[in-house]
Amino acid sequence: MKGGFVTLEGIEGAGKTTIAAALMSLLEERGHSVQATREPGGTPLAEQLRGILLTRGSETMSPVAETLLMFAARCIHLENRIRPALIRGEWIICDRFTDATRAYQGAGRSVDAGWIDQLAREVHAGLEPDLTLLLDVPVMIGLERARTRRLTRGETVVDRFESETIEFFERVRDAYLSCAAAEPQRFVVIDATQPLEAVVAAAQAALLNTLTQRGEA
Ligand code: Z5A
Repeated sequence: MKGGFVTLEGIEGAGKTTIAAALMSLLEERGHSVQATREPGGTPLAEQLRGILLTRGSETMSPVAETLLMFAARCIHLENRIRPALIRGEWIICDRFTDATRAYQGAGRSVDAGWIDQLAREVHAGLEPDLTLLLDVPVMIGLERARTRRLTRGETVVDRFESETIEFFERVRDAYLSCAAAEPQRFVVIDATQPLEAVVAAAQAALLNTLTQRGEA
């Protein structure tokens, strides 16, 4: 595929949404077509699954059901949006992808890691991100940022993930760092406790490095 695929990962409040906009600007300035998207979601049908996944309802959702729905949304997103865009030569900046399933469902909810990798092979064989930026923050900082943002926006409803324990998010953060250590050629870990301008600069430098390696800077 001709296009480029960049994913952003990290716990809640790490700054992924903010950094996605900065990466989009850098690519557009260099004449690339680029789309920002997110998971779960990114297409009308996958956004419906996002609603199911995030809404706290009266029925229980087992970790296995949650994992299958994450991959169902991903499959729809890939078929309808990501793969067609990459084939056209566009860039995709995606807020979360399969590493989030490894971290949240795998480490957070103790879903079997081998089964997650098997689903990943089924759903996106031959397609891995060209670059994954892990915005790393201590859990308390990420959660406090997310809480402040919710208060600023006047949001009162907490979703199924936001209501998780500190220990859950500690497992998620540790799993992300392990994923990054296992694939240093794909991941760049950024200290997201830095002032926003420094995080933006580090993220743009990592993307420029990928563009340079591809001869597209
Ligand atoms: N999930 C899953 O379990 N499995 C999967 O496979 C996938 C997802 C794909 C999606 O929620 C949930 O789905 C997610 C995991 C699960 N749940 N959690 N937790 P979401 O998309 O609604 O939420 P999120 O992905 O966690 O995003 P977020 O809360 O919006 O965080 P963010 O995008 O990383 O942060 P932000 O909005 O850019 O920044 C948060 C605030 O901090 C904002 O006010 C910023 O101005 C501020 N900020 C950002 N950076 C800085 C710095 N450097 N300094 C100071 N302030 C900053």
